[in-house]
Amino acid sequence: MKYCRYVLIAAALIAAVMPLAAFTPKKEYTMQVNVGPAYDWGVGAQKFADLVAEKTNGLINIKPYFGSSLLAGKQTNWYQAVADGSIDFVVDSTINASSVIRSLNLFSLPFFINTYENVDKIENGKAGARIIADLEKGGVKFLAWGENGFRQLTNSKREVKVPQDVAGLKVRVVGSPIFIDIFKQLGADSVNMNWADAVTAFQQGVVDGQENPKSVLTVVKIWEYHKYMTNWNYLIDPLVFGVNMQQWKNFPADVQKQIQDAATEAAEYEKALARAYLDGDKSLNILKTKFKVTQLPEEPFALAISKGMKITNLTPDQLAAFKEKTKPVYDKWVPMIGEDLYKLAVEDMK
Ligand code: X2X
Repeated sequence: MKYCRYVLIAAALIAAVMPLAAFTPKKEYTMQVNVGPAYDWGVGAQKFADLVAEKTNGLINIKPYFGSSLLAGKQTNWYQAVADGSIDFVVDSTINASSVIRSLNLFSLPFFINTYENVDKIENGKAGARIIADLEKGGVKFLAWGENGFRQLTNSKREVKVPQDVAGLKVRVVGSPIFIDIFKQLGADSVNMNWADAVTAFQQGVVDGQENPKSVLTVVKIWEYHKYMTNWNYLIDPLVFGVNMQQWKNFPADVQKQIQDAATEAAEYEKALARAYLDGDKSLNILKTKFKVTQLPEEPFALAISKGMKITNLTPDQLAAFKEKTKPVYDKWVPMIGEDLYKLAVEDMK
């Protein structure tokens, strides 16, 4: 009887200690980030790495590789690299994974998700759950939604108010097929290019225009190349905070929780940076009160205007004209994204 009890105690002790003993962290976990450390997105990625180090007492060391340096600049390859484990962690754009994960193109339907409220409803709703399941099925554990932002059009040639104004413009877009289709509908001459090459292309005037959110445009000082900006919120660019699924499963439960908490917190911070000034006081207040930020960024549009940019805000009628013009993109892409996912998104936004 007594002997039996010792055996049980010994077995319980071994079971308790085993998982800890079995986990040896790597010296460094790599992280893919398409942009540099000065962008809101880069700041969020660094914050995630820092919070993981803090919460795990230095056990897990994540190093962000900015500018897609692990992918030789090929930003649209991140999903494969994280899914097959050649990169461990990721904070990157849904657009850059949308040629592999079809459902991510939901976010790129033109003039569909047009407010932050709708973005949040979809990400946290039924459509979001479906997309997260797709990301995970392919081998990337989803941790949190960050945000690059609503993408706006800038160019060096003319003010854009109606679809005809876009016709003939040479516009740099990401190498994602739906973007090519959208700009084709608008009659633009679209050129796909990695971000690593895009800024040089603006400098040299190889292209007339591009589309990106304010968080990107202020860092590259877009006003140095383009005089005109149209705020058309034509589509939203969410970011994924994620990790290779096998790597995730290797982490003990307590480490998983610490990593998840770090991602949730860093993503909230990053989203607030990306939305600062664009949602009234909401995100600014999150930065000030929750994250104790004292040095707030400058108001982006006033800054752009002070640098000589002309900013055009579209009326509902003008927006409707753009939506009408890009309708063939829905006819082609909704079936590819999935009619049912599209319907879930419409329900989520109600
Ligand atoms: O390449 C872009 O335009 C950027 C930086 O916004 C993305 O990575 C999607």
